[in-house]
Amino acid sequence: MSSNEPKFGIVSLVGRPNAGKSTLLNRILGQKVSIVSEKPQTTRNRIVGILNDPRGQIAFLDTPGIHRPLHKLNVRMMDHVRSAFAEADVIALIVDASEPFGKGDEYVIEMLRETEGTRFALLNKIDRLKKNRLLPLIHQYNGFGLFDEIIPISAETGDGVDHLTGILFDRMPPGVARYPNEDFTTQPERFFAAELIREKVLRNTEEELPYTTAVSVDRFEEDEAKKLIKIYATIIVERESQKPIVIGKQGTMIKKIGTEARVELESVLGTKVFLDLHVGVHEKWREDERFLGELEWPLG
Ligand SMILES: Nc1nc2c(ncn2[C@@H]2O[C@H](COP(=O)(O)OP(=O)(O)OP(=O)(O)O)[C@@H](O)[C@H]2O)c(=O)[nH]1
Ligand SMILES: [Mg+2]
Repeated sequence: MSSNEPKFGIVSLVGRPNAGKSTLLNRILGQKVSIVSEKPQTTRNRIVGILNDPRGQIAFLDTPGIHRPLHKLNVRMMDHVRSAFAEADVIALIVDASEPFGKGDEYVIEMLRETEGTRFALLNKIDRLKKNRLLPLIHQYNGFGLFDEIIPISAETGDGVDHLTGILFDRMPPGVARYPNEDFTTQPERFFAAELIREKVLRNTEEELPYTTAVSVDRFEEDEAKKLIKIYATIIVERESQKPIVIGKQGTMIKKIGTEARVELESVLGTKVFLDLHVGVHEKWREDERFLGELEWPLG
């Protein structure tokens, strides 16, 4: 029997790149707080999503996909994952159940063995899965002896997600809400604007560009009546030769990226948005600690 005492707890969403962590967070909240793309390593920071509910409050930590880091950027990404492990009441491993189990999954399982506390395995993308594939997979994850719950879900269709939040609330300790009830993220609008622009770059470009692009918001100005937000941002690439790809023929690509980002920002922020985009080159930015820190500063 569950008591009526309000709950507060932290759930860390972890797993391999592209497993659907950010999609799941947005689905649980019914609101977009974390960017999503079909390219791996989309999320680079820790994004806090807050679920407010009569049962209490859960802070979800969306994290970068677990991989072996090759650049300082990626080392920082893995630091975010480790800090999310340490804070969690429940560590929720999101697995792409439509992909065969491989070396990357083994690496994640070994990492999870080093953690303590309650762990869930969420077998995601079951909308893509043949029915007869699910049972063997549940059996396999059971065999690791790590998981308190193994739950099939589809973050895309929402299948199993209400069931999941119910089980999560059951596992949360009693406690008072840490964040104001009307908040759904701790992320400043300025940071989210940079992320949305990056999402549109990821979705519109191919090959190495998604990995080598960063976005910095240089100015973020709201008029007094809060009717218009002016955003001046730079899309940063690693090499001069990458600039024309982002700009496109006669500026068509950057225009497309800008329009898509602006339309979505206007709907999320509920205001008109003026968006001014530039492209800049910063060689080896992925190794530049100071620059990496500057990209994260709005997160505090
Ligand atoms: N069919 C299907 N696709 C999904 C599902 N969940 C996520 N996806 C897709 O999987 C891709 C990756 O989703 P993300 O949410 O960005 O994955 P992530 O785990 O946050 O990835 P990183 O941030 O790179 O670690 C996107 O193209 C999603 O639309 C699902 O349940 N079913
Ligand atoms: Mg993500």
